[in-house]
Amino acid sequence: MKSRLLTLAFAASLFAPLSYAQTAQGIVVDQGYARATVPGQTSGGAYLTLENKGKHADALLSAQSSTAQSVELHTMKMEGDVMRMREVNRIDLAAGEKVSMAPSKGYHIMLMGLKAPLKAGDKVPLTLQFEKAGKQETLLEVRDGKATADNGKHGEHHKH
Ligand SMILES: [Cu+2]
Repeated sequence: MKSRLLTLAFAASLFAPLSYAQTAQGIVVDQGYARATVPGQTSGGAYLTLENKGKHADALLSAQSSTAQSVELHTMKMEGDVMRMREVNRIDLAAGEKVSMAPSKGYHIMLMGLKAPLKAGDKVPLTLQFEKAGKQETLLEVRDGKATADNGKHGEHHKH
C-alpha cells in the first residue's frame, strides 16, 4: 500500500499543471516550453524563465530529460552577420535576477539526441540542477514554431 501511494505521488508530480510556477529554495521556474521537431531532427530547443527570488546568487548547472540522450545549456549571439551558438557550463542567476530564455537570443536549453520527434501538445519532463537550490523538476509543453537558428541546425555544429 505504501509503495502504491508513493507511485501515485510520483505520477502526480510528473503531470502537475505547468502553469503554476514551481519554487525550490528561491528559484522560480516558469513558462517552460520546447519547440516541436520534425522526424529526423535530432535536437530541439527549449526555453524557460528562471527567477532567483532568493538572497544569494545561484546558477543552473545542468539539465536532464528522459526524451533526450543529453541536455546542454547553450547561448547564442550574432557575430557579424552569423548567429553563433556555444555550450556554456552554467547560467548564473544573481540574487533577484530573472533570465527569460527565448528563441534566437541569449540562453536556451538544447535537447540533444532526441529519442522521438517532439509533437505539439506533448509534455517533456526536464530536471534542472542548480548549484545551491539543488534539483528541480519541471514540464515543458511542446509548441509549434517557425524554424530559427537554434531549432534544427544543431546537427551541423554538434558532431556527437
Ligand atoms: Cu543550441
